Amino acid sequence: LNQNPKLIWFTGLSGSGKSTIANAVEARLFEKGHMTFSMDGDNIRTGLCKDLGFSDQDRVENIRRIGEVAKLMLDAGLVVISSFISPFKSERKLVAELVEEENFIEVFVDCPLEVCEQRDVKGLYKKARAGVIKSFTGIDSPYEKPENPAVHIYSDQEELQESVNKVIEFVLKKIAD
Ligand code: GGZ
Repeated sequence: LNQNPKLIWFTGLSGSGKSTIANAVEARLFEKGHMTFSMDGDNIRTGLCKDLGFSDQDRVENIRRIGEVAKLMLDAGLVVISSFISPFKSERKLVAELVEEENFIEVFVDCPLEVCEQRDVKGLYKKARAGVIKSFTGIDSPYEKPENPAVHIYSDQEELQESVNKVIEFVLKKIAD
C-alpha cells in the first residue's frame, strides 16, 4: 500500500473538463495501488454544502469546508482529488496552507470561456446568458486564473489521455519525494 497523502486540486471553469480528467486520474492512481478519495459538486453540493449557493461568500464557505474535509482525508492517508471551480486565488491559497503547501497540487484546467460556452453540456451557460441563472462563473462572476499551477492542462488542445498523463506524472513524482 502506497501512503503519501496529497491533495490534487483541479480548478477551472464550468465545462472545462475538471471532473472528466479527475475521474480518469483517480482510476489510474487506483490501478497503481493508491487509496483515493474524490470530491466534486455531485457529492458535496448535494450534502455537506447543500445550504450554499453561488454568491462570493457562499463559494468561499464551500471551498473552506472542502478544504477541511480534504485535510481530514489526508490525515487518513488518502490521495484526495477535488474538482471545484474554486474561482478565487485567495481561497485556493487558504486550502494550500490548511493542508500544507507541499501536499497541495494545483491543476489548472484551462479552457477558453468560448469553448466551455459552446459545449454547454448542461445548458447552464445559455441560462446564465439569459439571466435565468445569476452569478455564473465567467459570465457575471469572476474566475481568477492560477498564475503558477503545478500542472497546466489545455483541455481544448489536448487529448484526455495526454492531460491525464501530465497530472499522473507530476503526482507520482511528488508522492515518491
Ligand atoms: C458556476 C454553477 C452555478 C453558478 C450552478 N456558477 O458544470 P457544473 O455545473 O457541473 O459545475 C458547476 C458547479 C460549480 O460548483 P462548484 O462547487 O465547483 O463552484 S465553486 O467552486 O465556485 O463554489 C455548475 C453548477 O455548479 N453551477 N450554478 N452560478 N457554476
